[in-house]
Amino acid sequence: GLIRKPAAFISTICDERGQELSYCGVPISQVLERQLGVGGTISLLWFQRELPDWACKFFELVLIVTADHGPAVSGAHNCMVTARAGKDLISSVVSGLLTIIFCKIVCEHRPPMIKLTKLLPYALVLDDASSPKVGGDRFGGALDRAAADFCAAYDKGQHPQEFVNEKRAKGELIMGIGHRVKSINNPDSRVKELKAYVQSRWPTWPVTRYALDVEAITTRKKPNLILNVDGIVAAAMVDLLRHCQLFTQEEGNMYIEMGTINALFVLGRTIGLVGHYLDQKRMKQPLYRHPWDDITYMSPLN
Ligand code: Q5B
Repeated sequence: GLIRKPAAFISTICDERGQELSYCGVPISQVLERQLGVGGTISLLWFQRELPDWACKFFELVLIVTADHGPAVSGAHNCMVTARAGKDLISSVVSGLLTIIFCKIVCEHRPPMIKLTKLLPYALVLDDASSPKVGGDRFGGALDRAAADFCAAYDKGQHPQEFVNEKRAKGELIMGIGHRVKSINNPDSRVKELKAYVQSRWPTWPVTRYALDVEAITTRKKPNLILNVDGIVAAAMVDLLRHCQLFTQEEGNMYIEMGTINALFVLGRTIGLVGHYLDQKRMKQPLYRHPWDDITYMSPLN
């Protein structure tokens, strides 16, 4: 008889073969007619189900508030430098995106540091290979780890103070906590908006509550150790996955492990990176070269 050749790929989210394209079984005309929007499209293509309106609107809110945070941010900066080197849109945007994800790889494969403090007193900042300051994803990209850490600590009933103490004892930074320029004295309006949305729309938000309790402790140490935009999105997403009643706990954990929460930041920030690329091209900005007077040149050999 006939032997059916096994398919090389299985795909469960999108079908373009019929008369009408469908996202996870929902024809595109219905996606439009029912005004599911970008949030509803994410819900179908990422989670294979129609999530409630409050969840879809949250995705859209995250995309709006993470779209950009100015030209000084490292991802935008790299994108602009690349655009000014004459590169195309994809190369420039990707160079910005890689800033989000690259940090971890750099830290994990960190080469041994040369003791530069012996040479110059102001090189102290480089002399901290074992310092807690250097581990982890410092720009964006902290969402998945923040989600996993907050939810593990909450699940084992760890008091927020114990969580902070444990991180400090291990020499680890708390992902989702801290900001270079935002602080309790200069609050991050993005976090404020997201927090208000979660508090008014979520059926319950225990992990977000937990993250806020952690913030109350860390800001007593330093005013900039706030729950940052990564942290609030991460905690809110854990509560969303756990309490929208459409995922088992195992499925929710799987989505966190797969990188879905970071994906929201990556998608949002891509909007801004495209903007920075277009901005530099529109103004025909020349090749960027960093000024010598802003670089400390030093060699360990002389
Ligand atoms: N300390 C964000 O640090 C930053 C601590 C901490 C415990 C912490 C840092 C951090 C975790 C990673 C994270 C997402 C690098 C940030 C983002 C998107 C963005 C970006 C934008 C956008 C800031 C001074 C003292 C030291 C440290 C202690 C610092 N963080 N302790 N847990 N998390 N956070 N990333 O100001 O005793 O003096 O030695 O890595 O969540 O990326 O807008 O720019 O939209 O684009 O450089 O918003 O917090 O402070 O490293 O000099 O530390 O605070 O141990 O203590 P800073 P440092 P000590 S949102």
